[in-house]
Amino acid sequence: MLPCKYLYDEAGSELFDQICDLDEYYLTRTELAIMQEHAGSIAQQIDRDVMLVEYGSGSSVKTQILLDALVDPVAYVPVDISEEHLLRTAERLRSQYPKMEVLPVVADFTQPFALPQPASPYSHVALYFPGSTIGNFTQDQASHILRSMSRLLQRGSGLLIGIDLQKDVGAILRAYDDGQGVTARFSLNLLNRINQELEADFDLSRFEHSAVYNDRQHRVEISIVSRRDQVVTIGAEEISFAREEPILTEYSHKYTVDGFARLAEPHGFQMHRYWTDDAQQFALLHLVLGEEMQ
Ligand code: AVJ
Repeated sequence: MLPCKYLYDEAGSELFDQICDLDEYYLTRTELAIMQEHAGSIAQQIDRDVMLVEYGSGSSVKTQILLDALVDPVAYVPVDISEEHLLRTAERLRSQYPKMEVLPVVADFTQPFALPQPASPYSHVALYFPGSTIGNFTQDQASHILRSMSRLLQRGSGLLIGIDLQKDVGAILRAYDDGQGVTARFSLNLLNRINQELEADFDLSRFEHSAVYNDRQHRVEISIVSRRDQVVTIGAEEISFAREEPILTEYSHKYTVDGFARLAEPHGFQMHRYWTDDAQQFALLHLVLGEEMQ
């Protein structure tokens, strides 16, 4: 399986933004609605004078709702692998929130990294991990990320995390195989990227997008499937694909609130509160690092 971060080159990021606007893709607008409706109580849970760290500083819309609701945030630390995108966001937020320090960190949050030290004193750190990005990772990987989060944070620090909930399989699958074929283009763009960056000759019309729900693992399994027997050249290598052979590109895990709380608990996180929409499609969880088990 290819790490799904490779899906997000310039074209991939653009296509992902289009996915977020699709009728079928309920995740983004539902999370946004939860943020809008509960901004006040979310900010109250996080508390004043915070250093807010965000993993994967993707959609700045949600971040701004949070920043607007927080009382005197001291610093905002977006962590992202895409430097250009990160610095652009940082510049914009600096002019919008002149009293807050904006301290971007170029890093892969799945690897250890250090938090910057703001010039002004802050009372605690809160980590914001929206967008159900955690769903891309297997349980073992998610567990590993939660462990590294617990090491980065102090006792009493909170984690505000967005998770997509288990629901009707038909509705989930429509979100990952939309009528306009945007998700298919997003997925197949990975082959374009391999063509450009690794001198390969994938013919995109000979592959197709596939999204299947794995009931046991509660996840969508996204792959690119070969439409026929074929040979592709990548650099100096020839690779054969059989008809129907899949290249697994991405997982999207769906959780229950309790299931996620159980996954986080061994790393010292205790669930304090959560917010969800009326149809219980998506949830925003606030977990706080307790005294024990760090
Ligand atoms: C960015 C991981 C939240 O799993 O819903 C959307 C990625 N892939 N459509 C998701 C994605 C295909 C998305 N996340």
